Amino acid sequence: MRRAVCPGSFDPVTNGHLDIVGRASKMFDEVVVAVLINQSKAGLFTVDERLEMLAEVTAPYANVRVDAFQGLLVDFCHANEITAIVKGVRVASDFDYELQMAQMNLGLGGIETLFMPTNPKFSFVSSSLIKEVAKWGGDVSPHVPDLVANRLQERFASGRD
Ligand code: COD
Repeated sequence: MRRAVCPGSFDPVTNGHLDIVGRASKMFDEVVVAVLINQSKAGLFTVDERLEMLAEVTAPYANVRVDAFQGLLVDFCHANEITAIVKGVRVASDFDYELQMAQMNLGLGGIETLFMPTNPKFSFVSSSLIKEVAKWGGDVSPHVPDLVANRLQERFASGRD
């Protein structure tokens, strides 16, 4: 079975992430969307909340499942018999950092990374920008699934600080 991982923080999942996951699902038998559990960085959403949103928005893809991981991505790949990491690249500056990670992951664990050019519709979309816009009441609905737009609105409704 050809199994790939789309790793990330997904705090929260955006249409840019989903586009990459959907395209990867056509190339592999199974795609695991893996949320990093980062003890040193509290997110806006808990890992459980991110997993719940991801499970709902990836439900249309029969061969996609969601999971969380801690530690090295290559260890998660080995434990789950994953042979490829799929990453979206938005701009040239993404590529510099992604290339370093890809080379490290290949050296560490023999895991290949495939880079997918972002759909231009989503090239300026990032979870951090989405959070900033939503925090101040801006409309993020073109850039995230409806479920996520609603969760962001609820999260920030209690007071904008
Ligand atoms: N369009 C297309 N793709 C996008 C978009 C967009 N608009 N936004 C994000 N993406 C893709 C990118 O490929 C990105 O890498 C991925 O989605 C995840 O994005 P984020 O922002 O949710 O997640 P990051 O960048 O915080 O995730 C970083 C990882 C968790 C992948 C990384 O830190 C990691 O692998 N950590 C595990 C520890 C480890 O193994 N470290 C050594 C690495 S060499």
